Amino acid sequence: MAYLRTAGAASGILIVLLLLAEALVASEGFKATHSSALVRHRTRRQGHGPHRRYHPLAMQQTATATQQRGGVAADGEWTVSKPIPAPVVEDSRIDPRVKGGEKYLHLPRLYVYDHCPFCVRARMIFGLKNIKHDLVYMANDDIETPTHLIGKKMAPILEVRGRRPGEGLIMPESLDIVKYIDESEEIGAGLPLLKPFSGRSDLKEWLDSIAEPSRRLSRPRFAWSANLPEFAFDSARRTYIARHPLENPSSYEENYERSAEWIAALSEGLKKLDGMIANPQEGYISEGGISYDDIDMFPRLRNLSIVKGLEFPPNVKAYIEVLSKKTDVALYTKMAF
Ligand SMILES: N[C@@H](CCC(=O)N[C@@H](CS)C(=O)NCC(=O)O)C(=O)O
Repeated sequence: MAYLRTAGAASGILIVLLLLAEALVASEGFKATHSSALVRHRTRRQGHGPHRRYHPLAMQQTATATQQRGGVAADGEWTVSKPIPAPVVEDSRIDPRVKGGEKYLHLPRLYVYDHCPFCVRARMIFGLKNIKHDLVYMANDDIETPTHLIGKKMAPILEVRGRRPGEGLIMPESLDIVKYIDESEEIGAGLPLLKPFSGRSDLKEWLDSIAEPSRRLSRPRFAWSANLPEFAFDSARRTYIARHPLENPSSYEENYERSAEWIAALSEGLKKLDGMIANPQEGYISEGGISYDDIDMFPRLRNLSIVKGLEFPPNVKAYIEVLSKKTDVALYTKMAF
């Protein structure tokens, strides 16, 4: 009898614990849906539908693939199991569900790697125009997610989900994304902001001149950083190292150990750049205001901020700090090593 009573009490406690756990999971799910920086962890899916090709302004997907990703079904109804409540807009950023975008149920979503300069280009325009969005960090060895979206492993990818087929859009290519977001009336963030590329050859030549020391310094640091979400898994770090070989010396360890040499070369280059910035205090590099030149330059310099001991001369420092604030893309300075 005593044994039976104990068993009864134990199962009662178990049921209460299970109910509590379920409630916790439900509330966590709610929070994740509303987070503006959604870090998506890798999941292993059991097979998936045929790969979709990039098709601007059209959601080309099978119902199966859609259901797996919680998107729009062929009949235009959302396949998520629970209704999604209205968002809480905590800052002044524009929420396309509220302003001029009733047909969009979700925030625009940007799939990125944190260290990827092309992804930073795309992030910059969202920051500059104060457009609220979901940021999805893919693991560096996640082939399925980008392949599902655009047919290959590549970042960044923009996804704007519509209520019905034909209303959404999936777009690769950083400069296309920047242009679309800068000019889009549907996302609704005012007039275009960016001036065109200036065509300055000195900027291009400068970027070419620092490419090698930049690679040697930044790659080992990205791959070994504990803080970059795309490298949270060992397999992701190994994938990156395998796909980004260095030569003479080839090992990431040796390149890291010889940092002082590459820092010396890079510092010379940065001194030259210091005299090439039109307005460091306002954060633009070519006369006339912020332009595609800045969309190209800032991500490269931001990546160098992960190198401890690399001093940025005053104009370059002011330029990256101002642009970091304006674009809401943090520098790596505080986690440099
Ligand atoms: N032209 C593309 C280039 C994008 C690109 O090369 N992205 C890199 C990451 S920085 C990538 O996804 N590479 C494939 C890979 O990492 O496997 C763009 O501007 O968006």
